[in-house]
Amino acid sequence: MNETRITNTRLTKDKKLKGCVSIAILGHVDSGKSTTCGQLLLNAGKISNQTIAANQKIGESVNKTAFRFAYVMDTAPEERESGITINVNTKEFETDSKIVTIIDCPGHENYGKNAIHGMSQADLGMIVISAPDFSVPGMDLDDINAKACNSVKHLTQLKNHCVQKVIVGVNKMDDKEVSYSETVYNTIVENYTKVLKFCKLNNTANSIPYVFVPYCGLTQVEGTSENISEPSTKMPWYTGKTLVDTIDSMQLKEFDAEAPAVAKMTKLTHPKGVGTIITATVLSGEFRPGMKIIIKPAFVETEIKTIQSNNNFVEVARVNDAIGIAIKGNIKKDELDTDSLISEIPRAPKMVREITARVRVEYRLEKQIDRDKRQKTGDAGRRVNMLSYLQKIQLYISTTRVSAEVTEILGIYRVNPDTGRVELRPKSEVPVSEGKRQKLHVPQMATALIRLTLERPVVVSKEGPDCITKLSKIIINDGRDTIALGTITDYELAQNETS
Ligand SMILES: Nc1nc2c(ncn2[C@@H]2O[C@H](COP(=O)(O)OP(=O)(O)OP(=O)(O)O)[C@@H](O)[C@H]2O)c(=O)[nH]1
Ligand SMILES: [Mg+2]
Repeated sequence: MNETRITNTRLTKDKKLKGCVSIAILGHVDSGKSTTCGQLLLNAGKISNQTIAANQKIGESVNKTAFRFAYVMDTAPEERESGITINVNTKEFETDSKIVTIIDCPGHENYGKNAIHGMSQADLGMIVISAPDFSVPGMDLDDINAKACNSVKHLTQLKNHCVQKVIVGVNKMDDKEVSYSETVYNTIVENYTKVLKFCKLNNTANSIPYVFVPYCGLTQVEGTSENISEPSTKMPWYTGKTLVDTIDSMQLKEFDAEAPAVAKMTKLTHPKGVGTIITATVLSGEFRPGMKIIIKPAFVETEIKTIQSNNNFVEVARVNDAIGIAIKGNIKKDELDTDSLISEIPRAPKMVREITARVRVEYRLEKQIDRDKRQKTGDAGRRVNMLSYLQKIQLYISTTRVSAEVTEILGIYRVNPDTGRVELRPKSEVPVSEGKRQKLHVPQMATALIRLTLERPVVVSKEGPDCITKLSKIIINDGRDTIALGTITDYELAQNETS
């Protein structure tokens, strides 16, 4: 792996070769993600002040003028009326050395599935936090989660979507509880670093590095921005980079370039006179014209005629590129579903019906709603995460969502005190839950080897040779909450799949 090489490059309109990078903008609802995107686009000259003025007018009719920058990304009427992002919206701008695709994700819990779609296409993650939420000294993890649980959830999930670096954007530095103060900023950094550590982001080797940047997407008094592309005179104590320079300076590693070429279909279209075009995002490897491909779960085989990316014909498409593939022959719309994966022949990943995975059950932080309930009822107990035998869960593999059942707990990993090595302990040592319904279970913060039976066959990959990392990582959800993360170690093929 090459630390300094940016794998994807493109010629800009004025014929400069620039690296391409995609950033998922994430964080709790209302932290200012869409506003930040709008401001980045204005600063880069991608939109004009007239657009903002027009948005201001639209905002007046629904009493939402503070959303004039957010409206650049939030274009659906229901988003504009509610002031809440629902869909994932992407836009492009340029820095000195990069073509940046910003992927604005929703922060609201109801649209968590869309946020997963956004982060799955990103090289970098930017978690936008609202500075006043974290300005009280000595907040513990529960306090932080109570304020911004979706930001913690996004950070937890980001790791399994193979994001390489994280920017923590400390937005709303103008808020009256913060007033651009260095001392308050240091408190915010100290508080939020606890979340980063909790999510195992450490700024050490083998961890995802992170960097904090203080800024304002839209100051509420002057209506300006601070430290987006120009250093802020309001924060002379800050000697780091602006937000734009931080993005510009990010170096990425090559990711899964040698793995089999796999792309996730987003749409199937039939433009007049062109035949069938599949729009997709590349998950691994490299796609080239002439390549023989198979599309699963339909098992349709064909060949790539041409590949387009950003309205240009390209000779190669790489990880996270959004592409349009023209194929030989015709595929009808109802032949493929939107979960389809396009893979190179003969290294295509397999359809499976059962997986074995090494999973870690995450520690459950307390949400405000849980906290309120506990205080109201005087109930001292707090909820914990666990994975039980025969538990029904929702599984995410990249953006594919499938229901599954825990059909076996094969063992729990423990450190052997004699050797210091991690060992898979036998099934007889798996704990049994207390109470009426005694079941084998994996307690929180434990790592176990489990077997999951899937409700329907899906395409996955497993650790080892030819691994497609993004298809080997799983996120386990229980209702709306992420309770465990894991990696597929083995599987049983689906009936119609060949070994
Ligand atoms: N004081 C202050 N308010 C800001 C700043 N940036 C954004 N806001 C306000 O925060 C509110 C939410 O902004 P959005 O950009 O819609 O937030 P979001 O994170 O995209 O929200 P969702 O996508 O719905 O999760 C709006 O009222 C913005 O005007 C800032 O720098 N300072
Ligand atoms: Mg938004």
